Amino acid sequence: MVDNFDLAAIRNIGIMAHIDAGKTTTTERILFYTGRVHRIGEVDKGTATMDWMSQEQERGITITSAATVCQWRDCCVNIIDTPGHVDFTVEVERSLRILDGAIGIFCAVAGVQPQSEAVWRQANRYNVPRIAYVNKMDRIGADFYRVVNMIQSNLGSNAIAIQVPIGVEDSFAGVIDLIKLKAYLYEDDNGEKYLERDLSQLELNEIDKYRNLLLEKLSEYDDEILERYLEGQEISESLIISSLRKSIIGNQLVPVLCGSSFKNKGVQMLLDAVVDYLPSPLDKPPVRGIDMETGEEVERQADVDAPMCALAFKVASDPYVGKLTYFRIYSGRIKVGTHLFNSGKEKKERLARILKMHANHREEIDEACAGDIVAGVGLKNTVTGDTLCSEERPLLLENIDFPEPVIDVSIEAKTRADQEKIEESLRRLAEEDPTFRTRYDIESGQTIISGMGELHLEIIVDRLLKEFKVNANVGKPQVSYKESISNSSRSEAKFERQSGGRGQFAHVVLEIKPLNEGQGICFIDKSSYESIPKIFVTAVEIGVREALQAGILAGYPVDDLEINLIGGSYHEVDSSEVAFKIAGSMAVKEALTNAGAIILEPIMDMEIVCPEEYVGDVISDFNARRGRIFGFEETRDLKIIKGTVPLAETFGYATGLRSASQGRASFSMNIRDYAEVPESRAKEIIARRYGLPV
Ligand SMILES: Nc1nc2c(ncn2[C@@H]2O[C@H](COP(=O)(O)OP(=O)(O)OP(=O)(O)O)[C@@H](O)[C@H]2O)c(=O)[nH]1
Ligand SMILES: [Mg+2]
Repeated sequence: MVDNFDLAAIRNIGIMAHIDAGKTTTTERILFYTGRVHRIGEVDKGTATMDWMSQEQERGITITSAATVCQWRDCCVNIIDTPGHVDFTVEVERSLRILDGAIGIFCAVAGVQPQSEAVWRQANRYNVPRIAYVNKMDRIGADFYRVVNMIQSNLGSNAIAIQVPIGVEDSFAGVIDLIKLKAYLYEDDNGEKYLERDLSQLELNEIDKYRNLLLEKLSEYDDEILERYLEGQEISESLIISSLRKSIIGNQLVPVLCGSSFKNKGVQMLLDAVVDYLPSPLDKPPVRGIDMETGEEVERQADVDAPMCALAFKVASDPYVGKLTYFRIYSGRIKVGTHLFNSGKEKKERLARILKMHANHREEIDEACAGDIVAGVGLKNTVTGDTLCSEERPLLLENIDFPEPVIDVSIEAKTRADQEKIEESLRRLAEEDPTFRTRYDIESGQTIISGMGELHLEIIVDRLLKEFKVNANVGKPQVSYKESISNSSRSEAKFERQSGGRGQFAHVVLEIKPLNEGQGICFIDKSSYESIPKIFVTAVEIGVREALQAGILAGYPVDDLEINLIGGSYHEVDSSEVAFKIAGSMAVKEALTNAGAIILEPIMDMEIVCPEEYVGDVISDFNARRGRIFGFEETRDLKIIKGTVPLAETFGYATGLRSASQGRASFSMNIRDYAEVPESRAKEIIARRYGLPV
């Protein structure tokens, strides 16, 4: 194994793409060629090492990101294979947050698909240097050059081919390396043997254009190459590689490679590119955090001798070792049996074991250091997004942002014992998944679970029934609506009780006003100390926020409004925090009734890919679902319809679209924003909520 302390020899990379682009298939080949496994795992046969969950194997898709580590040339490569389905986008988000580089995979036929755009934007946000890999070159309709153009135009990336394919579709046989000027031809089915040969004159002529494009692009960032290129001098392989490495790590260029992972072609060159062009921890800017002692922003270099700091990015429960906390170490080192400090929670955590993960297999190690991605056992209080550091030099790294869930499913226990089991199981599932929430609805006596989409909740319910063996009735998916207000209003509430001894008194005056979508709840205290002492102001805020958890129309959480506490009064003896909490809650409920309460629904951006002959039917169905179309695009014989549609109208759409197009149309969607539901719908939602006839 590579010396763990040689940071320059570490690559921490993620694999990201639209669903089905071939991320797991590619990762499986990487495991095989690096000698990590001795037989190639196949997604389609349910034998992929990385897709180890039974729900993944049954469906042939990735649900949870899996980490593994392998060795290529002199480098230790930590890889995270992420899911492409939009319901699991949090898995991509948290991986990109802690990775140093990524491979973006594209289907050679479909090119840049909606979810590849989404993950590309996520990677832009985290400034993650990338390699693009055009997979499925063996498929009918594969077109490498078209995909390179799409990466440039649709993703706005400075993409440049560093390979070109030899043959295409059935005759795809290997690649020409535009830097080495060599051809690589695959000779056996497993792709273990390939022939390296010089290019013929004909091939040299054919690729001249692409080699020049590459050199011209590099000349924009490298004066030495510019000079040599203009003067027609030879440009060495090592100069091109080092220059490319600089531009890629600086996020100026994205190199594009190609292959067919399924047919075992091109993956070794992709691994070479990972080593040659993606950053080591030393190439990354130092991580930033808040020094807990001074409150100032500080930097930590990737240095094994610096004070330790790490970010927990994933929590998973393992049947054999219990709770596993995955974290990325940015500086310093850790040893088994020592304590780590959770700076956000100000708690010491004992690190009972350190594991290197290979999908669901684990290798026990004694220590780990800056640049490593490991899982710890024994950390009781740490959740996703927490910072772990040395207690002497506490630091708080930026947390990870997660989207709000948009879909609810009700769960009703069959017996009282089941109810307890459900609560415990859901608590564990929620601990693993920051986009999954649960609440108990007093009115219906049901537990409501909320998630990112139908598939997300289907998987959770499946795990609940199979893994946690819970007996429960499961409802149909419903939209997680939100409530808000359309006008400003003012209200006054007095809470007074006189019962023999000490009484209760609190008096609160509030104003509320609508905020823009996404701005959340903002509580501002504009009262004077003479009217309400600060300790009671906090109680008012707690009461207000609690009341806003269930809106006055249909009991959905209220969002996007500003609450101004403008006055009130208190009594020296009779006032208490409880009284002010109640008065705050009463006042805000009163204000909501006067402020034109509304129900908001999630609106999705949708992209439907559809053969020409079904376009008419698909559009009329889309319109009937309150969809709005705002654009069409065309690729070969396929039309792409782009528009928006309320989430409530998309349930069962996958099945509907499949049967309407004989399985040939597909769609993908992403949450766009929230909008007010039409009045007639609002009435239905309210009626359903109170069990009235719709
Ligand atoms: N023809 C062809 N099929 C491929 C290739 N790579 C992957 N596939 C197939 O594409 C399908 C999806 O492959 P996966 O590797 O599961 O894709 P993924 O990107 O991991 O998908 P998710 O994790 O669900 O987002 C499987 O049926 C693969 O066999 C390829 O190079 N050529
Ligand atoms: Mg996968």
